[in-house]
Amino acid sequence: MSSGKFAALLAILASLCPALRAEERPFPTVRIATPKGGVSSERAVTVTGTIADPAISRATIVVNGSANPFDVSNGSFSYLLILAPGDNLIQVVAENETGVGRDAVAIHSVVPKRDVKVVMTWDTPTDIDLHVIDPAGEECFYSSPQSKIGGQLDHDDTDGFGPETFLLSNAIDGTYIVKTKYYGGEGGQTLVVISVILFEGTPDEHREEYRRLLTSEGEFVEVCAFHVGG
Ligand SMILES: [Ca+2]
Repeated sequence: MSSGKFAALLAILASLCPALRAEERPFPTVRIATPKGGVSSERAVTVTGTIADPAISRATIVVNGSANPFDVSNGSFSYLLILAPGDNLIQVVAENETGVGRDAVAIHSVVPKRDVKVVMTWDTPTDIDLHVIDPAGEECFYSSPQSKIGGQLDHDDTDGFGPETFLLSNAIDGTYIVKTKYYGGEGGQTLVVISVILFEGTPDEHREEYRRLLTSEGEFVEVCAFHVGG
């Protein structure tokens, strides 16, 4: 058989039997399932979706031009994203030998401005109270949950674990003091965790976490102080 006839025979065999052809990867079509886009008041969204090629193990998420690789498992993905205030253009890109697939969604985040956020949790079914004293000397706590400068305590958790959250949209300059009180309950020793978040969601964001062990009912202690402004 001439080499030309032999090549033609191979081509016929290959066309009859797909297994003889070089294995083709499916085009990596990307589909973002959530979020759907639009306006969000959430700080974080989970970006989920599918990629048509189940063999792809890494893809890239691009948010407002900033790219991050992430893991893909069996053709699906889930990525927790902290939204920036304002517009967030989210794009997921997947690539293989066959091509580059991409999908995009746009979200406008209307997360309210929060200069100060203090979150307290604890580990027993007791009534622990969060107290925040502002630079003007006013104390925000369960029986005075709104302060003149706009501070607000969300609620009084009386049977365990929290969170109790203090929020302040427009902080005045000065020193803030955070205290915790073991108000009541039969929980015994209680570990209190307090997170202080300043200027959340902005380039000036700053976070600190404090832990304090309370041992008996009636105990009332200063956990931390923080400063806002020059
Ligand atoms: Ca409480």
